[in-house]
Amino acid sequence: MSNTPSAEAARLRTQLELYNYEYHVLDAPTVPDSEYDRLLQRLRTLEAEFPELVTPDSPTQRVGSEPLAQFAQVQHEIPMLSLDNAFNAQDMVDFERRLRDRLGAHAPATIEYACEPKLDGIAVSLLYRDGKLERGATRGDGRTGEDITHNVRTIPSIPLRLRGDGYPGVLEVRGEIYMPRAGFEAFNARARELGEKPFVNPRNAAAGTLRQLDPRLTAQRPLQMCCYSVGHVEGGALPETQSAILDRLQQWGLRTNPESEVVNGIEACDQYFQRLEAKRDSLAYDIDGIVFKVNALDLQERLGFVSRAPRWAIARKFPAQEEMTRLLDVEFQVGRTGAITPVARLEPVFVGGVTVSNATLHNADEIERLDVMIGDTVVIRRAGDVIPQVVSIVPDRRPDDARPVEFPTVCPVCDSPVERGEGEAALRCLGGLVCGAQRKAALRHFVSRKAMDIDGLGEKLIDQLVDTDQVKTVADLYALPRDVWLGLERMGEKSTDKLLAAIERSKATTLPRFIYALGIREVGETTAASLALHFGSWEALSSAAESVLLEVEDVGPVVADHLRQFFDSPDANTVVAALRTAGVHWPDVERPSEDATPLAGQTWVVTGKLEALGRSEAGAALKQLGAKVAGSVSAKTHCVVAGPGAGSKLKKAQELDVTVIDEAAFLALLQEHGVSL
Ligand code: 5U1
Repeated sequence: MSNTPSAEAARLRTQLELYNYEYHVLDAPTVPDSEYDRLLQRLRTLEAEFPELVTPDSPTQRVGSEPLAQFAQVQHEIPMLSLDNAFNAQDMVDFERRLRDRLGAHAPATIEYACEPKLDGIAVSLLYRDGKLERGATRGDGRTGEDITHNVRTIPSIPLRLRGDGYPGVLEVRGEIYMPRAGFEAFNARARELGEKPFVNPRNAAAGTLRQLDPRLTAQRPLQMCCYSVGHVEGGALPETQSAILDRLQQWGLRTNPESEVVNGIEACDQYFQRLEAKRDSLAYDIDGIVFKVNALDLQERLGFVSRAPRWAIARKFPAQEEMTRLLDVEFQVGRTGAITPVARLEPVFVGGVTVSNATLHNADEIERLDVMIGDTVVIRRAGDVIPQVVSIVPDRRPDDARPVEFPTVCPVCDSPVERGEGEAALRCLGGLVCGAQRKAALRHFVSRKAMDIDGLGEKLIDQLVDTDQVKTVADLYALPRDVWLGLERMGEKSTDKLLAAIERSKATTLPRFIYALGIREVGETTAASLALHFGSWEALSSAAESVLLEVEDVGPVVADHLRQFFDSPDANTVVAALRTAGVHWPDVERPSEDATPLAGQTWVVTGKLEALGRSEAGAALKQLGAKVAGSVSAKTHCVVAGPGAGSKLKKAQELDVTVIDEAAFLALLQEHGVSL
């Protein structure tokens, strides 16, 4: 091996390109980031010492070019097309019928389709000449775009030179540049911290970033590229199907979508659509539909184009996740801990597949940030099962009679005084158990599945019990005579007996469930499980000093303070005592000995939807066995527990050959190790 500086620089570049490809294109890094950084630093040092060794495609040259004065225009050799849309299964059937009509005798018995998610990003074209990235351009109007080479060079998943060989002399690749959700959230959090204006959504963030004239700013933003087709090609041939082209692009170092699949027939397209729709929220990026392309290029050629879209492709859109509507009023809801939350009452609007007439506005800070007034036209977002959000307002649609949102000066439910604690965003009702809203919310929480799990005690019954003052605290539930239950609306003999049996059953509980059920501020399922595991008994927990509480995983000063306040409260102690007198009991939790932590030193990941356990319960059980629970999969992950709907984490685990088990196997493992749930 030659040891000249030139040979070393070449070796470093090859190594860095490989690591970059593994990390950004395959999602399967083989070395830690520190090793990449070390090699990059060595290359920088060499290039500083021997400037003649710097090449335009060196990994050191991604960042640092000077800002542009303006964007140059680029003519696309082959126009960048758009896609026809489909909005339901019938549109897809019609699409296939049109294909068959046009193909006539050339139509195969079953048409193969290449399917992949439609990313909600910015369409771009990359031009490689002799394998080197020469130009990046936006789609623009399809014929003329803007030269954004300086910016695309900073995106790590875009290779500055292609890998391997066999690529055409001129290869134009097309795809979408987007900002993954996590990067978007992190970027916005930082922008808010710095008092800068956050972006409305990841698409705007990607568009705004690509329109930066200064590539040093672009380099700081987490953009990615996913390629989906080729444009202009010279001096070389490509495979004869869309799917094989994608495989080839990936081999040449370009990122393609790992969800891409080939399916047979339009019914299978529908199944793929349903599958991805169910998975949509667990993907790392926003998608707004699925693109279906006739896989065979010879058929594509026969089908040709209509105006600006190919006949051989279609985008089936998901129901829109953002829509506009009018803010009719703002009302205030009081939660379990007294927090008063403003709720937007909206002119009903169909968004994310359902009709929405309410959306949360969080708190006064959020209202100020949005600069929202009653009467405004607002943008509502509903993604998956997440509570609808007001994303922004449309300033130029503000009516003359718009009025500001006024916060209540007393509790809207019980008229008790309210306060906004120091450093807190939420206004809080100080009524405690006097406040009907807090009582109802506390009861709903207490009976919920992950708490005392009292099946059949729903919101309507709770409302009646509180409104008639028959139940003041959660302990009263265990003392109500049968005829009170029987006297409630919609309660017959049978339903009363069933409910009383459920209440009786709930008395035999576990310490984590009991702690969680009490609804102590900031104490969720995971913290409750950690507390139970750490202290083992209610007595040890409730007598622990704040400094001892702080030793528990997940417990910081705020939570420790809430816990101590709860344990020191005479009212809270009365309720706990009444519950125990009523017969609520649990076994102490044994603190695991070394033998009882068989997963010590291992890192586990839980992904997808688990049926029997909540994800945090699963996490708590793993911790009890000594495992560390991580949020992402890497080569160091020992095992992944995957439920239905598991997406990129499962795929990554499979790529990295990490053991994957389903929920049944996980439950068996817990049982084997004597973990009680
Ligand atoms: N995933 C994907 N998005 N997308 C957008 N494929 C795809 N294909 C497109 C467009 C505009 O156009 C084809 C006609 C190449």
